[in-house]
Amino acid sequence: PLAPIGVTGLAVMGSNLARNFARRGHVVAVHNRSSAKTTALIENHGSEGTFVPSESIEDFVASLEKPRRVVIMVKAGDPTDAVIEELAAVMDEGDIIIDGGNALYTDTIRREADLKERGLLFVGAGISGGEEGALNGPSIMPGGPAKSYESVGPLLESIAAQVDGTPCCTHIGPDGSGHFVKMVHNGIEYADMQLIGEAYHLLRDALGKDPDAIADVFRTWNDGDLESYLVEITAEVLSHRDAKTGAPLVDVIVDAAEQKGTGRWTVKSALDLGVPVTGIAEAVFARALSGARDQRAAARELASGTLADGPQDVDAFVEDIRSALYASKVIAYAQGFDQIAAGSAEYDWNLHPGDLATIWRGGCIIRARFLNRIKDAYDENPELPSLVLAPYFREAVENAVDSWRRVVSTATMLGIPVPGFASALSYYDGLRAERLPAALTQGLRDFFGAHTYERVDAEGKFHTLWSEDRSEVQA
Ligand code: NBP
Repeated sequence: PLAPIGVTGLAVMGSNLARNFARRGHVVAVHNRSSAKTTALIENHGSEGTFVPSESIEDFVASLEKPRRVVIMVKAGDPTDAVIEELAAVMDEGDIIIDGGNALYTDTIRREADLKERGLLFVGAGISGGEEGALNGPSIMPGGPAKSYESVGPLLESIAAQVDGTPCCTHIGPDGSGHFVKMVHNGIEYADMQLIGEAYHLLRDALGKDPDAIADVFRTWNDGDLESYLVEITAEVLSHRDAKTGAPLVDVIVDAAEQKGTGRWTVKSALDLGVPVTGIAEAVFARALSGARDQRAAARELASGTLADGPQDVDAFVEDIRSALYASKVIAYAQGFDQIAAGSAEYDWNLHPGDLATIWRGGCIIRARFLNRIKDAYDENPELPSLVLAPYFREAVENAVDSWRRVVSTATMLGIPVPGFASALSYYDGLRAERLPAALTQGLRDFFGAHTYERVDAEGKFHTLWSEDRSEVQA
């Protein structure tokens, strides 16, 4: 039979996606540059459904019903362009190429425009959930022409995670929008993990708890507002023992975090858009600091200061840390959604933040109970100026703010780095400030560069003649 969908690129993600399609009853055409992966897929999992393997790209395309729909799951960057070229050469007008890799959204914009000229439809689909999600139901963020979604949407929705009967897949918007929101999703994932790491660090070094005890704390937290995949697996990782030494695995792992780049992309884009995503940026920088192993080795003897003043009441401080984690997480998400709004405005995408919260509830790494609240917040007010101002989140953060200050100040006194908690609190204080020192910044800019300023009591731009008689002129 001709297949309604094909997958090319059968490494871990592609083969799991292909199996997911097959298990949902779709005939799925499969192809990989080198045939070994195709053979292995059929040998190991051929019985899970109907696979149509091909060795050549021509046979692969010929095994698909029209319009042909092909998901590319290869390494992002040049390999994706190479595969697109091969497919485009043998495809016909109206056929659809879906890039499920982690493409940079500006590449997706370029590819979509190029293929459109050649009569092909291109869908840039962000797929989250790692290999487990790919197999059992990921969160899928497809961007591209609405016409292409009509054709591929039902297939993608059928393999996506489902929450309360709603698939974690929806048409995001035009061209690069799917990969853009997937990028911000990954940035939020960085921030989430950094905040969890800081909570762990405090439980360990401010309260002296061991990894097993900390795992129990996270398990308890996972029963409340913090319920999420990342908090759940934090408990799993912390309670896991190394088979070789019997020590907690977390004590055997080198404390230098790596990154594949999507967090960095998010921050670069945020800088261009002028959106303060401090939570994501601090997370990216904290990974970079952890990885500066030579510098850290050389700096280990730097003085810590002597203001150490640990918390007296352990249980109360655990609760403070929980509150600080939650409030900081609200800020990180608020900033991420600000970036999505800014990207939407910049590229004219007309994105719906509530839809994103909906499709991130399942399948993806940041899935969390919390996302229901975000969906509710945007359902109630699609024009929310900031997520922090939604009634539910406002109350949560205001209730947490004393704890948050105790955690940040205690960490500071003890010399425990909390860039995520501290910058989130500073952002909150900056956001709610009556007056910011930006007025002074403007004065300085006017002094040295005649950059002008606005007045609180008059329209227009003004300049003080600093090097003359210091009178003010309208610019
Ligand atoms: P990889 O990113 O490791 O890519 C390996 C695949 O790319 C193989 O099938 C390989 O074919 C193929 N490939 C390469 Br490399 N260069 C090629 C070329 N020039 N022409 C044709 N094929 C080429 O695989 P992955 O980890 O399964 O990830 C696939 C995509 O999904 C990536 O974009 C990744 O960023 C994204 N993603 C991954 C995850 C995850 O958790 N791993 C999650 C979400 C998204 P070969 O077998 O012949 O070498």
